[in-house]
Amino acid sequence: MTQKKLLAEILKENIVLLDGGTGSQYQLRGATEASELLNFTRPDIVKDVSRSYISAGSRIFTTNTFGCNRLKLEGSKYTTAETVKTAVALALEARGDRKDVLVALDIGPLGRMLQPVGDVTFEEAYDIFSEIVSAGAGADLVLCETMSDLLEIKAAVLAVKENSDLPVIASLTFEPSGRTFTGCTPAAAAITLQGLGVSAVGVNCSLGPKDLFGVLKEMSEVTQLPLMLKANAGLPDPVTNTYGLAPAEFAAQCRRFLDIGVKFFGGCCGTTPAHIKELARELRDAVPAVREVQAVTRVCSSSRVCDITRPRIIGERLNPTGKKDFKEALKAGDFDYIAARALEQVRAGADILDVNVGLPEIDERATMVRVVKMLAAVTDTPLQIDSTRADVIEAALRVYGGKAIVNSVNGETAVLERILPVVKKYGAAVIGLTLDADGIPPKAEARVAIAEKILDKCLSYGIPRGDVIIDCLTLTASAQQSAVLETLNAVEHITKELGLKTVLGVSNISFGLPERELLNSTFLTMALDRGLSLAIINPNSLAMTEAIRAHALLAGFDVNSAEFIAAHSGSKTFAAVRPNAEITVSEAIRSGLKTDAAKLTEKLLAEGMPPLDIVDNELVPTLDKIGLEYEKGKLFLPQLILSAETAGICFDVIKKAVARDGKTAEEKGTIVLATVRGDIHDIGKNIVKVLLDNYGYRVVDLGKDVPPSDIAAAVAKHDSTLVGLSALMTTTLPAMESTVKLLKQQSPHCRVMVGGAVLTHLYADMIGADYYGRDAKSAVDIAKAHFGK
Ligand code: THG
Repeated sequence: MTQKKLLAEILKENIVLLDGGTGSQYQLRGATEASELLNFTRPDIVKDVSRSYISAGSRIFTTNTFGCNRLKLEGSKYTTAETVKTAVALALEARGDRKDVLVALDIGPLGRMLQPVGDVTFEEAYDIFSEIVSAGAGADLVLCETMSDLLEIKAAVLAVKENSDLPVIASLTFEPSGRTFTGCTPAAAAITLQGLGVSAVGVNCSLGPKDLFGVLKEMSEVTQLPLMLKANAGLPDPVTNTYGLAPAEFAAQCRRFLDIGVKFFGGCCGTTPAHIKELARELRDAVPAVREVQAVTRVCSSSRVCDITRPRIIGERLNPTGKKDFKEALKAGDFDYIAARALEQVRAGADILDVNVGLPEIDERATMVRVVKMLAAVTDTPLQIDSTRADVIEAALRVYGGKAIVNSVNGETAVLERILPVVKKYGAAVIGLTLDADGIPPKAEARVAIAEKILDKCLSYGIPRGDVIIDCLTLTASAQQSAVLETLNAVEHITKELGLKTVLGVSNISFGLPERELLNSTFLTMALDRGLSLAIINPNSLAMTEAIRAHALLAGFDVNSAEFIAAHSGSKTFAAVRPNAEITVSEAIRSGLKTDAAKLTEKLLAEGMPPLDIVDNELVPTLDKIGLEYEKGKLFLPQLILSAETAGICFDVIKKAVARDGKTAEEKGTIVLATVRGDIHDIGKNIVKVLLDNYGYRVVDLGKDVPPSDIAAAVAKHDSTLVGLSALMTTTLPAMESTVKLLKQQSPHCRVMVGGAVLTHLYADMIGADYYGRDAKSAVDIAKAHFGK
């Protein structure tokens, strides 16, 4: 049997076991080097660990390539390709004649963050993953795991799809909050990855099995894909850094996941062949529940899902048509203007934002990519990509960490054949217009016929029915009065008979007539009554959003009228959108509007506000408030960083102004930062640097893998009284301890804060550190307390 057929066979089985942790297994067998190096230095150990998992019952086991990528192997003796090829060869040898076992090429995270949090671009990430995939020939499938950024795993999945024909299992790692480190929700991950054509989704690492139930349950409610659980053996013991969950207890906790239809089971940190053996025993003859996932149309950003189970608002204002200011902003590359128009609409109630940047004078594709990236950073509202060009649509869908809608394709065969493959490849939803080469049919029946043609074409490309949205097209009442009812008849027919979602751009109805808002909102209400699912409107128009809100109450979507009452009791400010000129510095920082924030700071300075007052009364309190919301899990790392960067720009403006006056800007204090020797993981440290920088501290960043003596020397040179040390791996904690010791000897006045994924407060105390930084925000709190400002 070919391996491909075998995989299909294995997928038909009820339960499929993967392997467990490998790092500690290597160490147990005497390994002292980084895992990736063992492929060359101790192939015997690598194979032995694989075999021990195969004997324990793993039907799929991973190659020893988790950390194999160009970024992590920088400075190593071996290239990524060499390492991956060697590891795959070892896995094939370890499998031997156990032909019922599959080899999964293991792809872990890059170890550096993608933009906007970090500096790695999407295409760089894609290239790095592609290199791994190309070298991984011989494996039977790919496991992308431990990712926390949906865009990063998307880059990895696309790299697999475009450089091999291997199936992919995509797995993310979640925080106790139930979201990933970057704020991605389980549902958004499952929806987006399903669209990208993965074979299974799931969760690995993170926590023990029982704490991951909510994560997989949320995934199970939005996808029919097989699910995977590869949990840690509980939480690490803070003192010994070992994982406590014994095999039997681990397996018992995994059993509950059968109820939500989980099929793939394995283990991550702290699990051993004994855990897999126990899983095999516990799950022998088990049958996962058959899930009934409702066929709901859903789109999402990486952190917010919009399910189209009731009428939703698509904001139409990101569009140069008929708008001089928007055109100017596009031409000038004024992305803050565009961000402000986006946020205005979100505040006013937009559920989805249509994005159109088509102007003959500009590079539409490059602009679209920049705008999509910018929007994804400033808002969690899902996007709708509006362009007629397939290359523009593809470029936008590629860099979007979510599931977008493509607006729009018409019923012409050539157009469908150009755009639909792109829609399918990236798993987007699509709006089909009921028009073709002969124009818009006057009668509803003919429009329905075009809708059917579009649906058939979509289905033939593998686009699911639920992702096909039909626009029955609003004609102008002044010119074609009878067409109004034809449009509405078509909406009703397509909703009821074809069971498809429908959309209308509403405002065209009133063209050339007085009292346009009245006509628009009345037409909207009529369409909603016929079953309209999505309305493309100007959400800043109160008449329109109120029509939707009132309809939601009367049609029973707004249960107990709660939303209506909340919106209409007290003030009406919920919809009163102030023009952007009036926003405050604080609001600009919160929304990440960098140019606005800088301009507003300059304005305050020009009005005579003392620079320090701006810092103390505007910048710092705003950052503190945002920090607090971050701690409460109300907003997430990318937003925190964006706001911090925006505040940093305000600090710069102030520093420059002060310098102009002949004074020197106040330095709040100098902090030396380093990732300790032996540790090349510096994500955490880099995030801390961004925040400290932008809170106005001077940061001396020594980088990663820094020897204790270099850190001590830098502290002495810069006369710094605060040092931040970071370490991600358990194996480098001793280096942290010796660094603290040396610092205490050489610079007794210096205080040391430590942080990193495996560190705990207790351990920080044990090694003699002065402060423990739980996360980047707490590093700022420590700096404030330490410097007293
Ligand atoms: N269906 C689908 N997509 C669409 C439409 C549709 N996209 C474009 C349009 N129709 C909906 N979007 C807009 C965007 C901008 C404006 C109106 C609709 C707009 N109007 C100007 C204003 O309000 O100031 C006036 C312009 C004018 O009247 O010339 O800016 O039907 N799928």
